Amino acid sequence: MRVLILGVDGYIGWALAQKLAAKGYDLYGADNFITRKRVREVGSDSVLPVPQISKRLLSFKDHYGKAIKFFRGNVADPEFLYKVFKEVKPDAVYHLAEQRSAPYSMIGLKQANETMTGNLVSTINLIYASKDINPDVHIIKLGTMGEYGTPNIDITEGFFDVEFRGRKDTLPFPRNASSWYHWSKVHDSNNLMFANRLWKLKITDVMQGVVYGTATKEIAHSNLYTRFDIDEVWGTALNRFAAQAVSGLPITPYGKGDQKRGFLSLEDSVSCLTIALEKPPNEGEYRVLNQFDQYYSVNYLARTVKEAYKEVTGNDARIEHVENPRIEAEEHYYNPDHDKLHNLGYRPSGELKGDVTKIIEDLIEHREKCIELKEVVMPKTLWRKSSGL
Ligand code: USQ
Repeated sequence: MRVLILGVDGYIGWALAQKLAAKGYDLYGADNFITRKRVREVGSDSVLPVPQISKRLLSFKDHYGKAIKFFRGNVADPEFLYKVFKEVKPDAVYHLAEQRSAPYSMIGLKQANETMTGNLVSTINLIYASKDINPDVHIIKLGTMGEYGTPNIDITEGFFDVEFRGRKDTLPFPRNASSWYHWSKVHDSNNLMFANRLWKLKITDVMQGVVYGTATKEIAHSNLYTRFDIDEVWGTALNRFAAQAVSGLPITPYGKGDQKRGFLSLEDSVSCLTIALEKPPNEGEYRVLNQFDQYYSVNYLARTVKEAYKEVTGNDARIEHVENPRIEAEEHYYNPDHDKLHNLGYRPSGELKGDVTKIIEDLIEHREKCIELKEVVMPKTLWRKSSGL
């Protein structure tokens, strides 16, 4: 089976490639290294060292005995994507090549535009390349649980049954995102749904929660590391909290800290994405999967990191609520469904405390790097101050 990973150089892409290589798939990858560039632009870097792609690909081939055929380019460039599609003729394609940071999208107009155009255009290109070159391809597209927002009702997986003024229908579950990044994913979902209606493309739209973790079981040594970001723009909640504890900075729940999100480990993320591949939707189906293990409040995560850090090091980490840089609900109801992946065979690989302990142990080996990045960890990107021209 020929599998193409768009965004193979990224946090999830690189770990996914290794999961699929271990299972013997023929792998093709594309990337334009824009995440590396944008991370450098905010003065940051991956805490785990990630070599240049040529070295990465060599280590990969040495370890798995099979190379990834790599294409350098931008998925938002239709000519590039058509060329890759014609050469690869993939049976399945993962689209992980979008701008993935909510804070980045909120820095200002330039970043908002980059997020909207890059993300939406790349998905439209993928839709057209699939229809024109390989209409049987299975598109697995990374969306986000943040598309739904935090409504005061249960969240279903993609669609819900509604009765209104005496009439019934099944409709897309309302989306109510809270950054330009999250809205770009909503617009992608709408476009994918419409593409499916137009041309019966086979699509899995993954509503993924926040991913945490330093490694997966395939990542056997440092040459195979995936990236790990901790700064205020590119780092995400739990990964940041662990790094904050390790570098002696306060752990920073934003505002009241009672905002809840679905979380899953990197190991589980790539397992779920593999399940999506191996248990595809029916021909012509548009399928939505809510992909997370459990939901937690940010406060609960902060406490768990504090406890785990104490157990590992004997030292105390400090929790310090900081003013919320975002505009979001800080206390709310949250109860999203996540049954479909379980029904397809997903079982979580670990539990939160053990996962957090492992992250802390791994980061202690890179404590110097965490300390070096201290200046870019505390939040600076304010939603209310997003700059214009
Ligand atoms: N948060 C804190 N303190 C921090 C960092 C974050 O309290 O130091 C809070 C945020 O205010 C937010 C929650 O933690 O309420 C999640 O923030 P995050 O930065 O971990 O994640 P988010 O910006 O939502 O985006 C991340 C990924 C994105 C993915 C999304 C899944 O960057 O690519 O789509 O998680 S979800 O959150 O379910 O939409």
